[in-house]
Amino acid sequence: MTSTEDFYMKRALQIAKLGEGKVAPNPLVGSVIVHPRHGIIGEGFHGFFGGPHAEVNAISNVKNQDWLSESTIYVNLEPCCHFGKTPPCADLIIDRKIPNVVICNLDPHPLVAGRGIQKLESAGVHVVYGVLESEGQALNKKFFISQKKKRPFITLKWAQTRDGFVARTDGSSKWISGPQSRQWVHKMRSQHQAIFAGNNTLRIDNPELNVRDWKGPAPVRVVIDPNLKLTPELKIFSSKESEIWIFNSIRNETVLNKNYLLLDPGNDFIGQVLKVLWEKGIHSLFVEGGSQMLNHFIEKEIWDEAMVFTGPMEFGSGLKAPEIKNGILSEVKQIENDFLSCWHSSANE
Ligand code: AOF
Ligand code: ZN
Repeated sequence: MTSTEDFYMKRALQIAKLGEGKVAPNPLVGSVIVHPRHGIIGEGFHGFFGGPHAEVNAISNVKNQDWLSESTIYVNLEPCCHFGKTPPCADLIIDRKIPNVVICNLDPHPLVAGRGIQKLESAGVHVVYGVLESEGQALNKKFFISQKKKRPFITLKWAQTRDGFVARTDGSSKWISGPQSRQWVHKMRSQHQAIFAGNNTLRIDNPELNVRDWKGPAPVRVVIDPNLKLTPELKIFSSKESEIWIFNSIRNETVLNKNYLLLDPGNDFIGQVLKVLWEKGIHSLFVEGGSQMLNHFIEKEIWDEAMVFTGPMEFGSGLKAPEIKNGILSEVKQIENDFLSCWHSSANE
């Protein structure tokens, strides 16, 4: 049997999801206000980046504001106590005299991290936290893991044949996985703030790296091109609907949708790119290959999830697929004739 606290927190987590695709790099947050006699009197969620927080929306949705002083507010993230783009939620809760707060996860934000709870408690508010903690962590895994690691949450993705190759000996790799798997890939792209691919992949596969087969946000496309050698005819440059960040050693300027960013020559390029992405608020990254790039992330243990599509055909020889190290297989799904293996890094356990 679920407790009352679990019941209402489940609802908060459910409505938090309504912000999916709109709030990154902020977390998904939902809030439910419950009165002992009238039940749920208000609900709200964080709906867009820079917009009002869940608690603010839930509180303003309560018709009879006098009931707040007898109610409990459920929220899946510790109420903030800092002035960000919006004023502190803890102050609003105190101001409206809400006597009870139930929280799922603590906010790792360096200006909050327990101080939201402290502020509420010192004002006499009764606080409970840790309700459905692991569900909340799973919902906001990109937020929690990126905050902890101070780099984007990284998902690796590739498609391999049944006998473990990502390309034929001539480099070609078209159609390893079927159309529905490709739709899944577009959905996954839209769930990340940026997509990254190595130059061999850009030259040989010539991908657009945009979201065509799914409705959702168009992530920033990231490439590393130290001497600006990638030719303008590549599809990634001709599709204009999302930004391209071109890390290079020559130019530092923005031209239409192209953002040229300078790299320090001779230094770990990928490390530099991850640092800049983090600092510019890109907190999730989808890495689409090729195998050299993917192997780099695996070797250095800078990845959080890996989505591996295995198609039905065999190449017999060719370019070997990367091999996961220190990963835990969490799920295998069948998608038409393909299998999708979902891995997560054991470092995040
Ligand atoms: C809350 N309730 O609904 C959310 C919170 O720039 P701001 O002002 O939007 O602040 C963003 C930070 O606030 C975000 O990184 C996270 O720490 C917290 N998010 N806090 O009390 C909410 N979305
Ligand atoms: Zn807040």
